Amino acid sequence: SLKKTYAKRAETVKHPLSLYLYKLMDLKASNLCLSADVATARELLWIADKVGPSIVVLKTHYDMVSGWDFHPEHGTGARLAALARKHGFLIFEDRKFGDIGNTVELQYTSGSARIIDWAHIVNVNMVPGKASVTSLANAAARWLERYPYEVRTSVTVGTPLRDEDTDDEGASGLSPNPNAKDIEGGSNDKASEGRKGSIVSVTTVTQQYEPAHSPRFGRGIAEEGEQLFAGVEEPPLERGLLILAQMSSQGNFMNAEYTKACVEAAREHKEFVMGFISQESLNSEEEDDFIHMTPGCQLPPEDDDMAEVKGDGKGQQYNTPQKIIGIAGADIVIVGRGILKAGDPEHEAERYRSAAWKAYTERVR
Ligand code: UP6
Repeated sequence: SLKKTYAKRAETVKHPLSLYLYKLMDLKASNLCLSADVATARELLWIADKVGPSIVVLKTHYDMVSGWDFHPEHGTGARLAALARKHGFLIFEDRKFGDIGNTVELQYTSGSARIIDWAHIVNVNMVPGKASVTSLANAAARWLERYPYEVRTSVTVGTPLRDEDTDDEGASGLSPNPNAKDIEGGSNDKASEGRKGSIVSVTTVTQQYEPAHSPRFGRGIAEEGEQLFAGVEEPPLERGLLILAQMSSQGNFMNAEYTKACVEAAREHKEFVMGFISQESLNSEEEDDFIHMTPGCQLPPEDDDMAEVKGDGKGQQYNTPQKIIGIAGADIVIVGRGILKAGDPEHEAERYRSAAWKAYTERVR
C-alpha cells in the first residue's frame, strides 16, 4: 500500500476529512505540514498566509501563542480558518489531549479556546487509555449534530486573482485579475510538476441557517468577497483525530505494545480517527488506510547538503523527508524550526515541500 498514490487513496478512504486532505495533497503537490510554533498571534497569521501555498496542514500550539484572540467570529481561530480557505490547508491543533475522557471532552469543546470550532484536526496522547479517544469521538459527533441545519454555501467562483494581489493585508476589495497565474512551484522544479490551483474571489455565497443559530467560524463558511482556494470544495464539517502513537523525542516511553494499542483504538473509531502521529507507517491490515504525519524533520542546509541532521540538544531528533516519506512510509512531514528559523521561510517551505514531494513520487513510482 506504500505504492498507492494519494489520488488513488482518495477514491476509497472512508473518513471525509482524509478524503479532502488526499485531494488537497494531490492538487497542491504537497505533503508538508508547517508546525507554526511562533510566539504571537500576529506572527502566526503572517506565516500562515506566507507559507499557505506550500502546505496542506498548518499545525498550531495555540497555548504557546500570546495575544490569541478568542472572539468566535473575528478572533485568531476565525482568521486562521479564513486563511485555510484561501490557501487550501487544514488546521491541526497539536493539543495532545491526555486526561480522563470527561476532561478531554471539555478541553476539546469548551473554555475560551473552543478548539473544536476552528481546528479541523486534533490529536490525543492515549496514555490514560482508549476512553479518551471514545470521548473525543462522541464530543465531535455531538458538535456536528448541534448544527443539523447545515450551512450550505454555494460558491460561484470568480476570476482567479494573481498571487501579488493577495499580498496586501487589507485588500479585501480585490480586483479580479485576468492575468491570473497558477500557484507556482518554480518551473524547473521537477517535484512541483502537476501543481494546480489558484486563489479566486467568491462572488456569490448563499447561506441558510436556522435563526436560532448564528453561523460559526471554522466550519468552512465563506463570506461574500472572501478569497477562496479553487480546485477542491470547502472542507467537510466532520472533525478528525490523530493518535499520538510514536514520538520523535529521544528516550520516549511509547513502546511497541503502546503503539499497537493506538492502532487498535484507531480501527475501533474509523469514523473519527484519520490516522497517527508516528515515525513510520502503521497500516498493516489490508483495509487500513490511516494517514501518518511525522514530526522531527529537517533538511541539511541548502549550501551544505552533506551535513548531517541531528537533534536540537533538547531531546528532539530529526530525520530527512527522504527517510520519513521514502523509507519509513509516512505521508506528511511536519516541519517547525527547519522552516521558521530560516532567513526566508517562504523559500524554505518550498524547499521542504519539494523534497518531501520528491520522496513521495519516488516511493509510489
Ligand atoms: N512534536 C514533535 N515530536 C512528536 C510529537 N510532536 O516534535 O513526537 C511537535 C512539537 C513541535 C513540532 O511539539 O511543535 O512537532 C516539531 O517542531 P520542530 O520541527 O521545530 O522540531
